[in-house]
Amino acid sequence: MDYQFDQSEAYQKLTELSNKYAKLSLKEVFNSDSERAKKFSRSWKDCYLDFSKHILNEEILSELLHLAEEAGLSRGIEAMFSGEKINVNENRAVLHTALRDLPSAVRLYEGENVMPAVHEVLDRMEDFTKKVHQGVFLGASQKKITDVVNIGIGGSDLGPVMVSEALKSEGSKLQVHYVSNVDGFHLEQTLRGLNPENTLFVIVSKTFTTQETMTNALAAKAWISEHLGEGAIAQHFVAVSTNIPAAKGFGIEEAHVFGFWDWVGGRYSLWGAVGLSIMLEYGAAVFRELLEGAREMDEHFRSTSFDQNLPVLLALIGIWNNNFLHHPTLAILPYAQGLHRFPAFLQQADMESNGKHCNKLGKRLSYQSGPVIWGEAGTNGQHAFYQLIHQGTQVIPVDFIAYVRPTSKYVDHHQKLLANFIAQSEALMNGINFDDVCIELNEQGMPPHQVLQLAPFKVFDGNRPSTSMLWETLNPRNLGALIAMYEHKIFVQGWVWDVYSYDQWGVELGKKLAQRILPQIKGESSLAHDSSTTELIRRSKKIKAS
Ligand code: G6Q
Repeated sequence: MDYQFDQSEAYQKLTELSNKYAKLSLKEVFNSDSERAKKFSRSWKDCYLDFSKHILNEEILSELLHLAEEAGLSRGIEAMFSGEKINVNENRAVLHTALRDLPSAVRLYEGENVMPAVHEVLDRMEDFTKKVHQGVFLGASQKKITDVVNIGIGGSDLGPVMVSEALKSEGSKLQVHYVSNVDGFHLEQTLRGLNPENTLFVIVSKTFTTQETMTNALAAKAWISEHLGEGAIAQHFVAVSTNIPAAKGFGIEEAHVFGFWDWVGGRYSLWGAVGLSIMLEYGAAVFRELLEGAREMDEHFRSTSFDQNLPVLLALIGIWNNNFLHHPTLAILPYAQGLHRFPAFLQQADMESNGKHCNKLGKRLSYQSGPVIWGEAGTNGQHAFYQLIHQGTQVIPVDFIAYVRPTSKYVDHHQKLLANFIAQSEALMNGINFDDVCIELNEQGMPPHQVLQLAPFKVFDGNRPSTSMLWETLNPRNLGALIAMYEHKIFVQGWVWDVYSYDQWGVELGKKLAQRILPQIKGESSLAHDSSTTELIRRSKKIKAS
């Protein structure tokens, strides 16, 4: 492959442009061009995407689009959708988009259409969900299932829990709880107050070997055995896994194992069997709407020219901010309480995908790849870390996300929420200069010497970039589209940075390291370590049950 991000023509040109426009004032460009918001915004179905408050102009945008061309992005998109093994290091395809495709679609993997198998699993999930809701599937003592405990971690937790929180206004059909941490406190707190007779555990693990998940699953199994007897296991456990023998070995009936495939990465897996707990909570119709929204976004991404393509534009703006303006983080700030886990979900999706240090040839990168992703629901963040976004020494690009319609009956609340959403991006852009601060303080009657003392602290530089995304309503379809939009944004960035976005060696390392230390904490082995590690192990040996 000839393309190298930092050797490309567009890279050189964008570097020049970043110098040329280093002083571009957003306030001034808005003043001089009344059409700016129109030029730098796009609408797609229920989504209005406004990126006019970035340090951008037509010249820069056109060069970013040129970068996408030079990187061969169209070829990349087709490679992903057509099931090429673009996850080269693991010799796998990246086909999570097939999980949300129509039954009539043909999506090939190693020459075989995967769609019948995808829909067979979805139909089985739906059938099982109905049985649980209708009380046809009962606990071992013939009691109705009222509570579901999803046990999984990472990709087998963050997506479903985020969706579960986001769709609360749809009304839950069951209480669904999520346990992920190997800190026993998480499981213990969750089980407290649950009745084993009415509780179903969904063990979600692609490999069915992950230490945290298996530890929690075994403890849950002991809890059921203790209260209902060993014979009750099959009626209280189902599994989601690609490792069917291991799930069966655990005691789960094959009919209650919902499979997926190695061409679905953990962090991209909520669309299939990993979403079983979502389906159990909200029903199959809601789940299928979620898939439909994502499918529509897939279609948009695959078929729309780059200058109108939402995920591509988001990705290119991110590259501009990261690699040319040198802002290495991105804050995700949803003005929707339902999306309060969305920043955490994106942290994994983005940082696990593009937190890489080699290009596809294994050569160390001489440029930044994935940014640090962080955030919190607005307005909570406003009363906390926004101080740094407004006045800190680092510039933090922001994605603001909001919905026109409220998800509660409180319209007045919603107007205030939206007012905050809009006010923040305006304030970040405009700032307040020294003279204006002085005028304001003078008007308040402050003595002149005090005005001069206080004024520097009240200056806001402004010119801080943000994207505002305003959707019609937070419903399953729009949520599916939002998630898919970010998934594709991540793909585009990985492609342009020329990194492999679908492996995760950092996560694999974590899985191995603890296995090595554990026997030492238990006193079953001793290995040589540095003095710091040795002392931490020595002190940890004192564990006593609380
Ligand atoms: C996701 C990662 C990782 C994974 C968890 C759980 O892309 O690979 O977060 O999902 O480590 O793995 P299992 O599903 O195999 O338990």
